[in-house]
Amino acid sequence: MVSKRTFCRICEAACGLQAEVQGERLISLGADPEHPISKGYACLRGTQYLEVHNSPDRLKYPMKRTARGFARVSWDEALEEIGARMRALIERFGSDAVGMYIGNPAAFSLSHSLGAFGWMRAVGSKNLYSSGSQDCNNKFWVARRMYGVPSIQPVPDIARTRCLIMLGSNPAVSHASFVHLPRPIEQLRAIEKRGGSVWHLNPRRTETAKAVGRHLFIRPGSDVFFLLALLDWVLQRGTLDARTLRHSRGLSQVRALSEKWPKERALPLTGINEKDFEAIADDYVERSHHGTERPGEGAVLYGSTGINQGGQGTLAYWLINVINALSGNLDRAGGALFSEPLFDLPRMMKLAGLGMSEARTRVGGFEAVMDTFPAGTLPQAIQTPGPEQIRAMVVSAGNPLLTCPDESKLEAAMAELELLVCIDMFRNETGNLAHFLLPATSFLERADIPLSSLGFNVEPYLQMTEPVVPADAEQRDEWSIYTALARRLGKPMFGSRLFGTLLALDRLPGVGERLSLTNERLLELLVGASMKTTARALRAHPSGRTLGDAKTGQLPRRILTDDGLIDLAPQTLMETAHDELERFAASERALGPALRLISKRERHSHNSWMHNTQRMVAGDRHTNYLYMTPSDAQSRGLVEGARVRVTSDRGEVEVSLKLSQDLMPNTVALPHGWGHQRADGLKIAQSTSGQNVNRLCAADPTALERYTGMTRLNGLLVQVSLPKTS
Ligand SMILES: Nc1nc2c(c(=O)[nH]1)N[C@H]1C(S)=C(S)[C@@H](COP(=O)(O)OP(=O)(O)OC[C@H]3O[C@@H](n4cnc5c(=O)[nH]c(N)nc54)[C@H](O)[C@@H]3O)O[C@H]1N2
Ligand SMILES: Nc1nc2c(c(=O)[nH]1)N[C@H]1C(S)=C(S)[C@@H](COP(=O)(O)OP(=O)(O)OC[C@H]3O[C@@H](n4cnc5c(=O)[nH]c(N)nc54)[C@H](O)[C@@H]3O)O[C@H]1N2
Ligand code: SF4
Ligand SMILES: [Mo]
Repeated sequence: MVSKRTFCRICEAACGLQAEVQGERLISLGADPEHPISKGYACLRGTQYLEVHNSPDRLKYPMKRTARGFARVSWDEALEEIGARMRALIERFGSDAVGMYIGNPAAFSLSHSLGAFGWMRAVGSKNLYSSGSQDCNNKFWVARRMYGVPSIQPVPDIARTRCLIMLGSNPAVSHASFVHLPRPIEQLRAIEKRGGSVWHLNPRRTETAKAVGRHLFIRPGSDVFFLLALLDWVLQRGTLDARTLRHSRGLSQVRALSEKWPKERALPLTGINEKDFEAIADDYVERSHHGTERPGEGAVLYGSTGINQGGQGTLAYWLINVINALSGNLDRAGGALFSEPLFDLPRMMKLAGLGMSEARTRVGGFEAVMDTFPAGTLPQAIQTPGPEQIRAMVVSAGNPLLTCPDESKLEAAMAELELLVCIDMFRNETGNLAHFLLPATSFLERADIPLSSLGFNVEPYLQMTEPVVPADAEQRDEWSIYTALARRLGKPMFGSRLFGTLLALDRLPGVGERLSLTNERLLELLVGASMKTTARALRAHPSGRTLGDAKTGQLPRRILTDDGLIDLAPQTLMETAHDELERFAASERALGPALRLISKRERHSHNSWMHNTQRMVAGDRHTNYLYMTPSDAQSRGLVEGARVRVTSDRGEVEVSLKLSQDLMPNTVALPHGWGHQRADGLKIAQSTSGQNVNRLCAADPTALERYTGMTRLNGLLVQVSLPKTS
């Protein structure tokens, strides 16, 4: 038995793992006690990955749909036919006929992400979709407008802050997003231990809120009004930060908007009372840096998917950034820092034009965000006739049918595709519609660096892992799949001849494998190019190593706007925000105490793909439940355990009810990622009985968030009743 160090690539915590391997077989998987950041911590999902990796349902060979079901084909046959069919479609209809959707796990492999962009550039199609419009595209949109590129994302300095205000996140379960936080509770408790405070604004008293800090209920979707009240408070009472003002523009427009939303007007929309608001606002302002950096100070606002997936994620995230900056907490200890990643990813992306697309969707006219379009427009992009209509798609590491809005509508559209190729470890619900299934390696079969935490840790560290075991059959890493597909299309990756030449070197006589630009070689090159370390040095520290300290004082160097100033008042927002807020406020007031649905992540679930191991779905975990307060249930004549019907203007689902004292009145919660009954490629998941909450969400341009087309997954209006008796 050999023990090997690696790290988890399920969520952004990137916890160190220790694998026991016998021959080429993985025997056990546990936390790595030597990892410099996670220090022996791993959650249930991380350790259960052993079962995912060893699952008998893994795709082992390329498969092709035939009249008698899926049949094994060789890689050559699959690539040849996919290439030929795509070439024919491109010739007839143009490059945009080929679309793509990349899902969440792609964000955990550097070569997968790069490869996906590179392949779509090779094709020359703008029809790239991703899970981003369900997750964080509002953050990318705001960063591009304020700081110059989507990937400049100031990170809360959890290790030093004196006041952390968390809106819409539950790191005890999720392990957080856009901030590297592998031991969440310990790291948040440390804030209190040094005399600081942690605040949670959330319509649910979360596992995190119960463990640390103070919690205030906030009405789903209303964060933007809380933030407006806080902005006004900061402008009235805080000393504005002179350095921020020197390096920014747009203050007068921010003021003009803020003046319209003093707390007297904004707070009634949030459900937060004035006394609580003043406590939190005073705390934030008192601990802020204002003019100069003083040790032991620093306050920071942080928002996550709870706000991203609401109806106003862009305005809310913009306000978070404006408030952190004006109060002097941007780029200061305990505030929001520019992380110092391996290499200056933002600058490299700007130079390469990555994430900077100006394209718009054909239906709905939404801007590309991080070069991707909103999934809520995908059904129409496939079904609406016209020059850019999508006729073929590659779906990699995603399960859009279960995770994007309106399953039935999307399924009907995807069923019309002339060609659907799914690259995955499994045949999931989306894969059932595929013409070709291409088997991907698991993360334990792939070399990597922790991409997910690269730009999100304030104290940089790096780890490089080899494949822990080789693939047991014909699974391939995505980079090699994309480069092979590009070759079959006769197009160079990234549309760049230089890349095409590099990738073709291995075909020179007598060179072969030695010069082939594999996933491993690509990683080595990138690590080397960072000038901070080398692949060899990293391999000497199999559990990873830290690479320096958190940095402050990086303004204005890190700002990449054309004039080098932070744009506090991006024009597109300023032109519309006044009206948008008035409209939204009026509709919220009219709706009053209507029942609203929010999302809820669970420890034993990871989006749609961790339900295929026994332990994750044992006992009462075999389904998702609707959570409701006892008084909301009572007023509807509903009791614990009852089957209930949840209806929105788009659809309905039937699930069992659980009563919970942890929710705000008039709020219900239903976990996502369920609805596997037809998934015969996932034997264990198929036997579960949960329902897909996204049947209640709209994939309709008019229902998407105005600026980015984010899907509205939180704050949905629903009704809950007993099922119809038949
Ligand atoms: N209602 C509601 N809906 C939501 C959310 C919510 O909070 N509420 N959250 C949203 C969020 S934040 C996200 S990120 C999306 C996720 O949405 P998606 O990314 O579309 O879906 P996942 O369920 O993460 O599916 C991941 C797929 O990748 C496969 N996979 C795993 N590892 C690999 C790999 O290394 N390579 C390849 N090729 N495949 C792999 C898995 O088998 C699985 O089929 O869901 C969104 N949907
Ligand atoms: N166990 C587990 N961990 C995961 C995942 C998973 O599926 N399962 N998914 C991973 C992924 S892809 C991501 S992106 C991250 C996300 O990580 P987080 O952003 O931390 O996600 P959640 O835990 O869903 O926290 C969102 C919170 O927002 C609250 N909320 C809902 N609506 C509102 C609102 O209108 N306003 C406010 N203020 N709060 C609101 C919800 O009650 C919930 O507690 O988690 C990752 N980690
Ligand atoms: S917290 Fe995330 S990275 Fe850590 S073990 Fe769990 S799933 Fe893996
Ligand atoms: Mo996500």
